[in-house]
Amino acid sequence: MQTIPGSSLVPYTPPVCEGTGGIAYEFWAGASPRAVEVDQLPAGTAPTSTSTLSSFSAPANVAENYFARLRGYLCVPMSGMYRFHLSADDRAELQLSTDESPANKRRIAYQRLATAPGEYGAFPTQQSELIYLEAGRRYYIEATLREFEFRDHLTVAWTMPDGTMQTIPGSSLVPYTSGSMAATGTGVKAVAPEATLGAFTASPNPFQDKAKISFSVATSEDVRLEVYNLQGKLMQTLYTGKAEPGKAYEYEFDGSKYVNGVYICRITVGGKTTVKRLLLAR
Ligand SMILES: [Ca+2]
Repeated sequence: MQTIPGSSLVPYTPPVCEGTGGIAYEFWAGASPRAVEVDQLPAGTAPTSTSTLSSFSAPANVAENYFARLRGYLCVPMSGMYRFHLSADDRAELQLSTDESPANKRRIAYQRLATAPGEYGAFPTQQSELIYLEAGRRYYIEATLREFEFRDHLTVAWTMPDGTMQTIPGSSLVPYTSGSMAATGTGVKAVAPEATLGAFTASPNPFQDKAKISFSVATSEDVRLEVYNLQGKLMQTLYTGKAEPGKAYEYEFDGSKYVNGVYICRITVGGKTTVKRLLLAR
């Protein structure tokens, strides 16, 4: 019997969710005349074309008689209540997951008749209920469109907790990729250090004003060392550049101008990211 030793524990680290600037767009030309509902989108066949959009707004007036799908992950800039707004021509549906798994998506808004671009108030179903979303977590989001003829468009906007209403910007979106995202889980799992990263420590932690961040690498790699707040905002870049094995690198995070709370120290070594939670407590 013993006190559980540190060697058997990994500190909890909240996930860091950061938009990478876009959402995946898939386009299926030549929809079957029998497939008139958005849930008849031919997901089992390869799209005619795919691309990445820089905000949650599909290209308008591109073709007749087609299906399109916009898929990605939402990273909200602040925790709070969000309302989503859909505007599309002709039929469209918006689904949001309770986490980053597409399996947990549910419909939050839809329309069966076209509206003008940017018209969000024609049907009550174009708006979602208020939904609580947490900064730092990643939510799967998907919009589907069935265009019949003439005009076609689709845009998703949100009203943020501070009242701002805007088309969801790329800075809050990560394009959908199958598999790789799911591997990171829903957030309670700590990100395991990669083999290329050697030591990675912060002391003191909790800290009062300044914390020393030290790391070493096992192989020669490009390294980026940054500190974010819990809303995903970059606070300081401590180091970017090459790191060589056999050397100890030490940098100081100066939190003297910041409010008490949790900050996320991220180190990216050779493209692999590991995070550490820093607690500023004066
Ligand atoms: Ca149309």
